[in-house]
Amino acid sequence: IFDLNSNGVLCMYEFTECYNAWIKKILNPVSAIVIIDVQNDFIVGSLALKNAPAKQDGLEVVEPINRMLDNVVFDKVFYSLDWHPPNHLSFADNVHLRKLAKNSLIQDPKQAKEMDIVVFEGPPLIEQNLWPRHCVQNTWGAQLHDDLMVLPDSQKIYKGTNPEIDSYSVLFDNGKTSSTELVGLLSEFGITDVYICGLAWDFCVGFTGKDALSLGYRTILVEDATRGIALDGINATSQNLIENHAVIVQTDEVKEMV
Ligand code: VGL
Ligand code: ZN
Repeated sequence: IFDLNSNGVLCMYEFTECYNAWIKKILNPVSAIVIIDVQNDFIVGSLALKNAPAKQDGLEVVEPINRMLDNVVFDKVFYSLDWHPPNHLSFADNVHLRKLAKNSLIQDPKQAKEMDIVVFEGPPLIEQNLWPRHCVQNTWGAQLHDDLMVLPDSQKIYKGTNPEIDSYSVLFDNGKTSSTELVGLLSEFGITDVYICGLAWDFCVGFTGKDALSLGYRTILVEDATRGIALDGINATSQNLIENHAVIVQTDEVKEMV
């Protein structure tokens, strides 16, 4: 069914026609979009992406996301919120509240600062990036950005609520010790295709994509509706997703796929 053109290249137009005429009917995709952490703190607040190494602007995801929600009918729409208690272990100013593990590169809590990586005494014994205080439950910084379209039939997923473990992914915490309710919901609704977008590309979006792939979902990163923290991380994330057979598309391509 995949005809190559005279240059031996798969023709995207032919593929799209073929996909819509036949493949989609066979696959019968059931779609969910997960709009990840489009919260004030990542756009204008304490962890504003425009101040991060890649100097990207988190606000730039809002317009493409709204356009997509206007033009595409997803079967389910989810919004995730990073939702930390004040004593969360990811806040640099909370390092003194816990013991550092013997294998932590930083051993003196007074030396640990934002953007450093430490290991706290486990379990689990995992690396923890230290961040400025962000997305504290029930604060302005944790609210979804005012310009983001929030559909009435959508559902919010809160993560990072346990003070003792971080959760970049909207599906599992960083130690893979617990899952959010989204895991059950995707399965309950018979979702086949998980679209991801939002903030931040190299952390919460990337980890969510990896977990969605590991659960067997066709996973689609909407690239122009996603912004990140550091370019190296962004590139590594995209490469890793592609290696695990994710699909990377632009906002305007999504309507043809759903
Ligand atoms: C995130 C850093 C810390 C994210 C959350 O949403 O990508 N990044 N917490
Ligand atoms: Zn966080």
